[in-house]
Amino acid sequence: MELSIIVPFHKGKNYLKDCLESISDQNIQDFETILVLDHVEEDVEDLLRRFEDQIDLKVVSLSENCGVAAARNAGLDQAEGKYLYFLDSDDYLMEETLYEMLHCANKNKADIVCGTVEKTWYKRQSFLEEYSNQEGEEDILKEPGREKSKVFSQSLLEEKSVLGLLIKRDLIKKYQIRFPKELAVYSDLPFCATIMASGENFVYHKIAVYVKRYHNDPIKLPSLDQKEIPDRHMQYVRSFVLARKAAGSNGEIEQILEEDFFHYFIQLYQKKFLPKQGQLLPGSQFKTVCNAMKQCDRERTKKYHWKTRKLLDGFWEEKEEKCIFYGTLILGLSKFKKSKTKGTALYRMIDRFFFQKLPVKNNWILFESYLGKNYADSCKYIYLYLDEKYKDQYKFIWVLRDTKKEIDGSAKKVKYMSLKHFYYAARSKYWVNNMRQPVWREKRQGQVFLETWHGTPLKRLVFDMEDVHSATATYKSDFYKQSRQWDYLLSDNSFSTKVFKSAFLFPEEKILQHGYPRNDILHWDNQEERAATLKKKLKIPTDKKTILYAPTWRDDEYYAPGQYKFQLALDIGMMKQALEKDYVLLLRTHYFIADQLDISEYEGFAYNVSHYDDVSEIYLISDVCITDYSSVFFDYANLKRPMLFYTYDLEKYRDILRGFYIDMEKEVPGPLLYTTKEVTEAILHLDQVEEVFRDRYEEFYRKYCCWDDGHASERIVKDVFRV
Ligand code: C2G
Repeated sequence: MELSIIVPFHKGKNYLKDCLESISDQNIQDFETILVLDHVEEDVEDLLRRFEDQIDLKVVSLSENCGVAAARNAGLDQAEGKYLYFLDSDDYLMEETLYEMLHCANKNKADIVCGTVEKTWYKRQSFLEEYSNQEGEEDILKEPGREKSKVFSQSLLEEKSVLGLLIKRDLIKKYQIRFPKELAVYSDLPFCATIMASGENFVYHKIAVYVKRYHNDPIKLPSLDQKEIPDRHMQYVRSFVLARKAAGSNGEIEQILEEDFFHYFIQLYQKKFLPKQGQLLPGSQFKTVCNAMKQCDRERTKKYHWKTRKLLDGFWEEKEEKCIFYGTLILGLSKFKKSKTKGTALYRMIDRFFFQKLPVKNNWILFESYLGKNYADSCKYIYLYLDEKYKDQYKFIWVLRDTKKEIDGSAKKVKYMSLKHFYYAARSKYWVNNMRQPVWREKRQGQVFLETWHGTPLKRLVFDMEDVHSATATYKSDFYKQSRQWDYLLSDNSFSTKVFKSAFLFPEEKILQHGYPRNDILHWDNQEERAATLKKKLKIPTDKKTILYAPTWRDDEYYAPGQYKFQLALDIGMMKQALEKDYVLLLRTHYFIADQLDISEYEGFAYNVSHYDDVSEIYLISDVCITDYSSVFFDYANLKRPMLFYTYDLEKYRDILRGFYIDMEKEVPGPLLYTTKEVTEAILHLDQVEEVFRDRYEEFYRKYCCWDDGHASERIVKDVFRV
């Protein structure tokens, strides 16, 4: 047997599936896979059965949760291969990884071959697609090299991990090497230090890729790095002491380990601001770190900047306050340096040390919608209600990117992310927001957050998503942190309530089930008057009917977080030709879209209404609405006007990018259309469309719109502001 792969598994069946598939797709066969089930509570039998005939699988079951070190040891006890390879059950391999590793090992008579570790947030299928499109082939095809120091630094410093290494089993047998099972984390370090010190022949082989998958859900499925481990730092110290001992007289390994040790604690003390008299490590723990530090060669600290050296001196002198002082100084200076270019960092400091100390004003309410981009959505209608009824009792503040923007009522306008914004955010008792607040913003005691959210969900959200394809990979953990600060969350229907409970892990008792304030306007009886005023304002002809096209954004098409691309997939020329006699077309891009529409050639037929803040008002002037996967359709249905769904990329959007909560093909109140021709035809025969979808529309309305009656703002204001 050429090779044994050892795969410890505790939790995460979907991850394991990808891992086993990648093993079964290897282009060599002479190897065994030892899967160690470390007290597994999920039912994985069906999954394992699927692979029974495809791979040589040995399953070892541990009845107690022993941890990764013990599980790997159990695998080592069973291994029969000439070489060993560790693969974690949440990671996977490329098709040629094992062939490359083995071929290289045999050719070079290597004790250890070290491959590349690629990191990704994505499951295998998405990763492979992305990887195959990558450039830089020449570099990747680099010949294997006897680069001992590269192997040392990758396994002991960069990765601190055994992953990506092919190890000769004789080495393990000869020295009886095992993972220290008393360590829940960092058990790889002593293991790696031991094999590095014992081996002689090291080869670095870049083309053999191990794919390490980050966990995007640190709440429901945290990786070891993300888990809360109370004595994590002490475990690192123990791991370091063991590794250093294992290094013996090998100076190169010793140096790497000691520098890593310095780095670990330098980082720890400059990660966040601590109170002046505070403590980061309880007394005995700090002493343990000092003792380990004193075993290191102090000469090595000379290469650091003086402030960092002073921080490290704190350990030699056993003075934690010194570590804290210099850690804070380094952090503060680096933030200040950044603030010269970013501004907000400086404001954050002023906020932290000054504004946050001023008392909270009980009658101040801060409104923000779409990150300050629009004066719109439910925040606007809650504000209008409050301004009409309780103007004398409250001070209203609107956060806007453009403070020249005209808004109704008595509110004070402040610029988004200006010093004033920080000031009012720190002092206002109430925040009314339709999106998430910045992840770094802490809610003060006594403040109340009303999260209105911005739509009934069709697309899967947060914890109901498997992979996250949008620009921010830390979406799930950020979301969790942010949503824990919300005191109220609005829901437009019982379906949304159910989704918010699972997708946001949000408690039902904090969900206000009153309908959406933004839809109040769709039930007021002055609609015609409002529509006429708006048409006049936007210079839209009144003698023709209007078609609104309001698509959503695509998660994978972006320039940067919050700045998405948009390519118009409707052939406006074709629509113009067929429809201009009776219709005009209103185009509205999503608020995330950074691209500007150029529709100058279709003047008189197509109008860009993307810059008008409030889409609810635009619904009033639209006789028919074309959308796609946008929550627009849940709101527009309040008007009971015809709707068409231009779902030209349905499969990709539904199956790869997001996944849906409802079956569009069965539930939405209009036809799914795939070409401009189909869209045009449907508009020419709207009567027929309405006829076909009449019952479905009724059912849809009952399910999603029945709480909206024109009085949602009133009910919410009563609950939140208790007036
Ligand atoms: N919107 C708009 N114009 C568009 C698309 C959307 O004004 N072309 C507004 C609508 O009010 C819509 C809201 O932005 O309800 C949210 O947009 P979605 O397309 O639904 O997408 P997203 O911002 O991802 O929110 O639970 C809801 C989801 O989170 C969706």
